[in-house]
Amino acid sequence: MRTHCPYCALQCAMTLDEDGDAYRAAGDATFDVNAGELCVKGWTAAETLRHPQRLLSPLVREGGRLREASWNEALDRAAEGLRRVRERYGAAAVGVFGSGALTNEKAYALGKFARLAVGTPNFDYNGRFCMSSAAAAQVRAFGLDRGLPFPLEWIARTACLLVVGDNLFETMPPLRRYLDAQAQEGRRIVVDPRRTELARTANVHLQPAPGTDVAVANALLHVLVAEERIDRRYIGERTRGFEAVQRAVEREHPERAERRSGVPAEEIRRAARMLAEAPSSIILTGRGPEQHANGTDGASAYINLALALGLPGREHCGYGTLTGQGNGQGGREHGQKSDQLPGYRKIDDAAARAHVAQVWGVAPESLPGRGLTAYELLSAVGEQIHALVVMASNPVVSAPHASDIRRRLAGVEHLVVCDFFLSETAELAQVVLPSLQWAEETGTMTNLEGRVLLRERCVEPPPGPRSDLAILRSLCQRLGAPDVLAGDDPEEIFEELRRASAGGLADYGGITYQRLRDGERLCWPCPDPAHPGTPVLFRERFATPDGRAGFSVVEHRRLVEPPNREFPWYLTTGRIREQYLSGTQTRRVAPLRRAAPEPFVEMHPLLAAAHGVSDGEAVRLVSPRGSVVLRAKLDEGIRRDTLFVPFHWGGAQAINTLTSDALDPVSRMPAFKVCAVRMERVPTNG
Ligand SMILES: Nc1nc2c(c(=O)[nH]1)N[C@H]1C(S)=C(S)[C@@H](COP(=O)(O)OP(=O)(O)OC[C@H]3O[C@@H](n4cnc5c(=O)[nH]c(N)nc54)[C@H](O)[C@@H]3O)O[C@H]1N2
Ligand SMILES: Nc1nc2c(c(=O)[nH]1)N[C@H]1C(S)=C(S)[C@@H](COP(=O)(O)OP(=O)(O)OC[C@H]3O[C@@H](n4cnc5c(=O)[nH]c(N)nc54)[C@H](O)[C@@H]3O)O[C@H]1N2
Ligand code: SF4
Ligand SMILES: [Mo]
Repeated sequence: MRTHCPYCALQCAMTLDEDGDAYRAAGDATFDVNAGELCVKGWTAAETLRHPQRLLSPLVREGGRLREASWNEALDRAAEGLRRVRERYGAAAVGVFGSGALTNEKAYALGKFARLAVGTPNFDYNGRFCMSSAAAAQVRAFGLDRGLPFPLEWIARTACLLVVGDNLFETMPPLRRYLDAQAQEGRRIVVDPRRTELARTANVHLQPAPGTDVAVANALLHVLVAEERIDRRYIGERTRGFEAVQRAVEREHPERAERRSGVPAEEIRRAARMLAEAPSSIILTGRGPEQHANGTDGASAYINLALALGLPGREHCGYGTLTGQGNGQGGREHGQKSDQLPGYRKIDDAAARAHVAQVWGVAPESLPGRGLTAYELLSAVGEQIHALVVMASNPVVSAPHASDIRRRLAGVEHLVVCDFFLSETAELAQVVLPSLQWAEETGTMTNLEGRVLLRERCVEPPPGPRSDLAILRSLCQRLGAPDVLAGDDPEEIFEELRRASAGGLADYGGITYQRLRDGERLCWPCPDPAHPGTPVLFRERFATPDGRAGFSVVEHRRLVEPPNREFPWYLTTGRIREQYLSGTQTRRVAPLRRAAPEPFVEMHPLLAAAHGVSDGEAVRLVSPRGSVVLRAKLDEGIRRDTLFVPFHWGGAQAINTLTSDALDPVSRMPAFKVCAVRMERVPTNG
């Protein structure tokens, strides 16, 4: 039985074999992306399928507690609450929150549910918390956002790899084989405040203070321009706006960047020369430079560098971002953003609205306009938003300033959550609807290369849970809109998605289940059934009106919350190998829980010593928004002024209690990667 992993955007292929009462996963060697490899999360993923804590029955709230209910009762209650709120406050008072974990079919269906059956503009998803800054920067520069505009193999073939704020040996371990191949002759530069395992393999490791990526990137460009090591011909033929950027980086000499970021000027020069001398280079960003109040600029600064070197569209070269969630890529192509419609169409573009309205059989005027983005939506709960439907996300753990979000969701008039475990968010719901899991249902996922994969049902589900598509269909019926989802067959929904996306930027028009079953390797755009798909973008032109890529002037900005006397240290947050996102799934998997039972705060031994803290001791971290007690983990690879905490735990261990809700003005991405904190010793009682 063959399937793909339920977790990240690498979408490694795996086989599942029945093993007594459980299933056992193994890597599928026939799939080129992972070639038989899996990470520890993949190896253990099957444990969630028959997990004792799996939700098998719907739950409804009664007398302050959740109790089991029949599907009819739960669906009636769910729809009744939505109707009540809609009648009392209007449809815009209902929010719908989706996810990059959802298949393309579900993402598409959830959008129809929100926009047609509920009629709300306030539909967004957790991908806004993920790669939306890089997406915004790519759209700004290239007119199109596909995480990698080239195949993964190019990473193995490039001469110089620059990785900015991505811990890929921990977050996408099977990528290692591409990097091992690259390393045989290639060069590697890593930009990360921590000396990650990847950074240890680099020729140059730049360690900026969190939130100073723009300063470093601009200084790299400064050196390239000053030493005339840029590709003037490419710049002239394929780009626009370079002159303004050239003027802007004239003052951005490495010494200035050193003062702002702490990265030695000489190291910046070395990195710039290494890039310039390489016959081919790839620049990749991860969440490090992106999850900031200036995260779009962080990604743009590195895109500027790529353009000045003439990389995008050239063989074994380019700029890319490593998209995170299983369907983080596809999830954003089918209209899960409050400003987008299927096929990556813009919701305020009249032609786009007309096309989608025609496929949906409604008048264009009946489609809602642009709504609130993810954090705005969650933080409007209790004010503008009085009912919320959450499908496949756990924002009580994963949203910034999470204690405020928890308070809001706990008090909201009506909360409906679809999940297969009782997540911290589901615990607060009025109605919990239990969903099927990945291997139990069919659907397509689009990986970080923009490649569409068919994940077919290969395991019999337990009695009780229903597919998200069936749940949405039942809700449409109960909201008096049975035609919105005529069926819940994934292939039929995909057929409609093909038509809705046709002619858009993310054109799936030529992709069919049959072609995928036949083993074709299809990356969008793929406009017709004879089209081979597009693994490499931008060879001849960019997706902009004039076909040229645009430089953007971006300038270093003071942090929204710089360290000060009361909160003197930078806090940054991220991931560890054994846990996934809000941890709902991986915290329940025994080997992962054993290997990574609790969060920690990583700090430099000198910083620890200055506080009288030793390894393993409990410390309290305090930000302007709250405090959390964690165990210290000493590591001399991290900057002396920076603390790192993984965010995979809820309750008293949730680091998002501390994070800041400052948002990027373009992408509306929260600043997960930096806020100011202080550290206090926790006195032990003997
Ligand atoms: N094990 C595991 N794997 C995962 C996930 C998971 O939860 N667990 N999640 C998946 C998802 S959804 C995503 S989005 C990806 C994310 O994958 P990554 O981007 O690799 O993950 P992070 O740990 O968030 O951040 C990466 C690095 O950014 C660095 N960093 C922090 N602040 C800054 C900064 O200001 N500038 C720079 N340059 N670097 C900084 C951190 O030290 C960290 O090493 O991983 C995917 N894979
Ligand atoms: N401090 C800090 N916070 C962060 C980040 C960070 O680096 N630092 N990273 C951010 C990033 S990049 C991301 S992607 C977000 C993600 O954060 P979340 O949106 O909370 O993501 P998950 O933890 O994957 O939540 C998915 C939930 O849906 C369930 N689920 C999974 N698949 C399905 C499905 O098909 N159907 C249904 N109905 N349920 C399903 C799971 O059991 C789980 O409870 O977190 C963000 N938050
Ligand atoms: S790298 Fe990602 S897709 Fe591959 S096994 Fe690990 S979590 Fe699953
Ligand atoms: Mo993500």
